[in-house]
Amino acid sequence: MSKLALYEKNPAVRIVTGACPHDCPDTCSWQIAVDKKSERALDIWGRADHPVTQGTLCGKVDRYLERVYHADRLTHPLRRVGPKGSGRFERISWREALAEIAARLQGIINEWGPEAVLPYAYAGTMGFLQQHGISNRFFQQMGASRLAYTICSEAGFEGYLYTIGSTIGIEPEDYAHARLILIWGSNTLTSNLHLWPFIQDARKQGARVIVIDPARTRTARAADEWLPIRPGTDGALALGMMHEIVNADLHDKEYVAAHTVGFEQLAERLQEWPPQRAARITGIPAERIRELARDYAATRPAAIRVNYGLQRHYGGGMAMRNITCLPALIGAWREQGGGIQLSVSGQLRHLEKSGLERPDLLAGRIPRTINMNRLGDALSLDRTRLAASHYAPRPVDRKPAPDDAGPPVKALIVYNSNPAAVAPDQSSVQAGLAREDLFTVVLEHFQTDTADYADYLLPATTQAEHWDLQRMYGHHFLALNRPAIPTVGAARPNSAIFRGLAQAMGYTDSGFYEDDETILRNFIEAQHHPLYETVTWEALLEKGFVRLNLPQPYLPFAEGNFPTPSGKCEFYSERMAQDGYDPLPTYTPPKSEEGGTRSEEKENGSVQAEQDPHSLACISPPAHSFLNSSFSHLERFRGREREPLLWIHPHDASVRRIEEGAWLRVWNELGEVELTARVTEEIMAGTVLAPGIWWNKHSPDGRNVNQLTPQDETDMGASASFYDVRVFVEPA
Ligand SMILES: Nc1nc2c(c(=O)[nH]1)N[C@H]1C(S)=C(S)[C@@H](COP(=O)(O)OP(=O)(O)OC[C@H]3O[C@@H](n4cnc5c(=O)[nH]c(N)nc54)[C@H](O)[C@@H]3O)O[C@H]1N2
Ligand SMILES: Nc1nc2c(c(=O)[nH]1)N[C@H]1C(S)=C(S)[C@@H](COP(=O)(O)OP(=O)(O)OC[C@H]3O[C@@H](n4cnc5c(=O)[nH]c(N)nc54)[C@H](O)[C@@H]3O)O[C@H]1N2
Ligand code: SF4
Ligand SMILES: [Mo]
Repeated sequence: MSKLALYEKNPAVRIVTGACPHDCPDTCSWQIAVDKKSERALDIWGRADHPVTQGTLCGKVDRYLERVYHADRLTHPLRRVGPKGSGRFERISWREALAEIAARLQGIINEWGPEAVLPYAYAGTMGFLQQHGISNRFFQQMGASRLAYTICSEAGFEGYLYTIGSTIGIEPEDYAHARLILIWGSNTLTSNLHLWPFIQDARKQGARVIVIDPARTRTARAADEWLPIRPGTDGALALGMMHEIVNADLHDKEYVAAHTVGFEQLAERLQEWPPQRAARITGIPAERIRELARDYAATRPAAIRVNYGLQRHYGGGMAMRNITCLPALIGAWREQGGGIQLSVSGQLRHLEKSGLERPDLLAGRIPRTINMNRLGDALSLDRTRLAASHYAPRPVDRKPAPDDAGPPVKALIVYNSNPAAVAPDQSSVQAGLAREDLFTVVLEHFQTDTADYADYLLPATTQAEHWDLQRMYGHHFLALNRPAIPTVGAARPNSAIFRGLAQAMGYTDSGFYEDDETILRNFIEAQHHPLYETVTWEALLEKGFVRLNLPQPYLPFAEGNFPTPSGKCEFYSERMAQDGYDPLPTYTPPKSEEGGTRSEEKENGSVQAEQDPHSLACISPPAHSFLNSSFSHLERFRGREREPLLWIHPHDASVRRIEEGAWLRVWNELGEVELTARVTEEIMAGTVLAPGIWWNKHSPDGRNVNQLTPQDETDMGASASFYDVRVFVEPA
């Protein structure tokens, strides 16, 4: 019997519908069974009637209630007692916490101006309300520095946007119709589990599944073929494939003529990219590139699932652009199950968010924007580094001169993120957080590595305890999350904490006096675009999730209609030319291979790994049982991942006299970390892989792999280049 059927029969139990808040394409719909008398949650499961969740949660969120009720949950506001970073706190009341924080912030604003306050947040929750809803109101009223949310996906987004105009694409259900599926820079079985059943359906109908990845991930193991590729070289593979398709006359001439621009120029450019050249760069044999191109062009429908792994490199934007050209070139968009998906978040681009986030509270001010990937620089007192931390995503954008960089960051307010563990160039971030003169407030569920540096640590509620409207980015269902249980201890939703801070600051706008349910309802009722016609408060309350008003089957570009300036898929992009890029697909190599081009100042005489042939490329994608750094502190999940590992190929291991299980020292010009060797052919030679993201305090030497990752921006979107790294490895 299903859990729903079991609990439905029990009159002592209430069933509450909600949705997973995590940063994951699946945005699962869940139900929680609550004991009516004790108000305690008893069980959680995925909704069987949700077309994508299909009754299962992943192995992490299946145990969400352990997270909710964990003994380590923060339950009361805390004030620092020990030295900065010691993680020692005393319990105080909310009234004291809010008043003291407001007074400190006001003092900083009086002395340095509001831009001295920097919010730092990412995707601990992706709900409209608890992610940025009320915090945006608060920081805009204040006039604080703004943060560019670049840590994950911006490079790929930009490359995709230049080419097809919006981050929209095939829906997961339609992968079942494909007959060839390229899983490109994505570990579906780990990071996008609910796509897999549709891929399996396709295989039952004879589809072939090929995984393009430097690592033989669990997805690659389960697929028909693993195609190992050197990190950061996907742009060259796409060029080599396009060369073969065009030169063998396999492109879809009608589709290309009707719905694309720049084919002539593209064809000319492709002459520079014979598969042999792509082979030298990618490590994939030329013959295999030719076959892959021919199969891709000849198999209908052909689907690509591309994801973020391949764009965490300097050339990530251009790589995504090149890949995004492929479906239009072969006319794959014509059929159900043909095309590509990176994200479908572009379906939310017509949302009217001004009532929710209230940009009007800025009252004409335009505060500076800091790039979150350069947190280390932003927290530095060196004005040149502060200037470098400004957000300038395109070649035509300029960073300010050091004297124009604005005030030093004097207050940092962190919510929905754990930068001490997840941000690049960790030692810079830690040095900043350790500054005695930096006032830091952290809103959290747990005492993370970042929380250790807080002056005030405020307990936030989990998704089981608060309202939200859950955005999606891998499918087309928005979901309402209702609180299932009372708050744990004195925890409060982010929304309530920011309202409390606003009130303590003396902000009087009525936006700081509304309750969560009303805010959400007003937000939903403010939507007038036809895409959201189905998204009503009533429908959400009744069902819990709603599909956007999109036709089924959904073939966004079967007849062109690309939301680009030309209305076509842009092989040639005028907008790219204006923004300072090559307007045609080209190859942008990893920065770590150019040698000596890093902007880091940490050259301190040490060996430059990027110039040394004995160094190895290093990538650090998610461990299966963690979600970024979330869950990695809970015993159950840590146990599943054993210890911080480094996958290394037997050849690279033997030349370094490294044996399975050996203790390793891994370092480069930025820092060093100790990891345990996993000697395996599941990673290609020349590359090592450190599954992430471990908390520093649970790592043997108190540091994680982000000691080795740079603050450098990618070619597009000023994104993070977490996988554009070279390291040295030796037995410790
Ligand atoms: N279980 C779990 N699920 C998650 C997350 C998690 O931490 N854990 N994180 C969530 C978040 S925030 C995100 S952004 C997504 C991330 O999930 P994905 O978008 O799938 O991205 P990554 O896991 O970074 O990388 C995917 C694969 O790309 C490979 N890769 C690395 N460099 C390259 C390259 O240059 N070329 C190619 N072809 N492949 C490369 C990696 O080896 C990895 O197997 O997953 C989400 N889901
Ligand atoms: N080396 C390396 N580094 C990486 C990556 C990588 O692949 N390799 N991946 C990068 C990527 S793709 C991403 S997206 C980032 C992710 O970086 P983050 O978004 O910082 O993700 P998490 O580490 O999961 O931290 C989220 C925190 O938010 C807290 N939280 C959850 N819900 C709430 C809430 O309602 N209120 C409050 N106040 N807190 C809440 C959680 O307890 C958790 O500590 O990391 C990046 N860092
Ligand atoms: S993390 Fe992803 S797969 Fe797991 S429950 Fe949440 S949305 Fe579903
Ligand atoms: Mo991410």
